[in-house]
Amino acid sequence: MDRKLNKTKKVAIVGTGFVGSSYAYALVNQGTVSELVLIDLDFERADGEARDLNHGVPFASPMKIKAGKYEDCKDADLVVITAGANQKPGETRLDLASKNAKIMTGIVDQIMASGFDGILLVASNPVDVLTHVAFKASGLPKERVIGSGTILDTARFRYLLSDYFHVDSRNVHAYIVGEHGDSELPIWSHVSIGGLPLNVYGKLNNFFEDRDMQAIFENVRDAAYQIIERKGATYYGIGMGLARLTKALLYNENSILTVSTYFGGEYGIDGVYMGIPAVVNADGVREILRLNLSELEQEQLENSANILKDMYKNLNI
Ligand code: 6V0
Repeated sequence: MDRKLNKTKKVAIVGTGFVGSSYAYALVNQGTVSELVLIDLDFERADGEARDLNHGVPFASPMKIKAGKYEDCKDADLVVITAGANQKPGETRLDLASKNAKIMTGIVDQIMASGFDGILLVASNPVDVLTHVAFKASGLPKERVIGSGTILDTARFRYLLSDYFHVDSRNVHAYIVGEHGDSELPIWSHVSIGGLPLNVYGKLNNFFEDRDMQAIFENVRDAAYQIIERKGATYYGIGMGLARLTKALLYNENSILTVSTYFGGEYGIDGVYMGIPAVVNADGVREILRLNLSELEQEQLENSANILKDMYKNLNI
């Protein structure tokens, strides 16, 4: 079957908590899909979300929304996993990763048992490691198992740069790559505004300070902590990021987005899932973009890869 010719656009979401339901809400508003199935360990919760969202359909465009079971993944074009346990007091990041890896394996086994043969997209944290777990558990080709990676971090970076320079964020090209987490890095060497390199644009506008740029990156890296401190969780940004990615996948857009994908030698890195700009279309990840990194960026990317490899290796599953 050629996925590009599918008449319906069916998405199943596993995990209808804050992230899953915000993503569903974005999909409904944007009219991206024709069928949406919500799956959760807590069926009542998924059913409540489906009922609530259905009442918004008359304000959007026709689509079918229901709470469902794993069997419903069989003919889905895309299954998005946003299920996961949250960190408990005293629990390390690795404990949480191991716990979520077990949950992920259980979920992916059930998705695959339905006969699913589409694209799997993971947003649960730690997203890079869990996407790797999902890839192994699914047996799907690497191109079709994708993580949300640094899509949100990249959006935060573009937003903060656009705010600083007073330019529409859609005219800012900038990437955050590596782990979705503490070891992520900005690719300063490829930031451009309206096609002008950052230092050229900044100098022309005479209000550009290196230390401000560093502060912008720190705000990107620490954004989740800052939001969680204030409202307990982050979900609108990632919900919209997942909706953007869904559109690129289902409509065969060949868009360049910073997803978590499998490195097979690109940038001299092998055997790890990590965020990097990649061309995505109806077949999943078509190719990883090969940026000409500075020496420091290359070093930081390798460092991030090593951290993720260690975490994956030390998972207790
Ligand atoms: P939440 O609101 O607690 O929702 C989690 C949902 O998952 C709940 O409805 C649970 O019932 C459900 N669930 C748990 N276990 C299972 C299971 N085995 N099968 C099916 N459903 C299950 O969490 P929230 O929605 O806030 O976060 C979900 C995940 O997204 C977490 O891992 C977050 O860390 C992660 N995020 C990822 C981001 C990214 O950029 N990739 C950004 C924000 C959050």
